[in-house]
Amino acid sequence: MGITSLLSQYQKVFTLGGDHSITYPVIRAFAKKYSELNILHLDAHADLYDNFEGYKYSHACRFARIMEEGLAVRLVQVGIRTLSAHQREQAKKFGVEIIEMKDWNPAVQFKFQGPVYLSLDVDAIDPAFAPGVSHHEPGGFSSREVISIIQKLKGNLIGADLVEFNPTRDTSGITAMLANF
Ligand SMILES: [Mn+2]
Repeated sequence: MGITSLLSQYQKVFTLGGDHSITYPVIRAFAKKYSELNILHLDAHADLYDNFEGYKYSHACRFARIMEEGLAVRLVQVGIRTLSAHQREQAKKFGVEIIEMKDWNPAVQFKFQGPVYLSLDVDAIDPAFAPGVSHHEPGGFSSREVISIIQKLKGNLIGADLVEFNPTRDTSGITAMLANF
């Protein structure tokens, strides 16, 4: 049985580890069950490339595939601080709502109609709080801000993933402790 059909049997799924490659099959599974899926995506990177080094299924392209295939009605990306001109075009093409980190207002609360899937890339958080990631992008969320976003989230949370934790760079263990929280 493939991961997509396996996961579509469950009401709620929380996946840990890996990169955004995992989000795509999980979202495909949920899209079979829910026709109006929303995604809240916290990340330093938009992962909206049409292809990355010639590969259309790179972790850097997964949200482009998700939107192309109509797997979500709404994609909200928050914490982004690495947008290229190409990715801005892709966001426009797919109607992705992006709040770049430079425009972040901690008073913002996220509200979704219907089912919502939360995808949390640990590098959304500032490397000062979460150094255990492969791609350090300074100027991210504090631990408190990310926890508040999740606590204040309004909607029917049906699944989540936590990706990009890299223990080899987590010398103090602080990122693992945060990811566990
Ligand atoms: Mn990332």
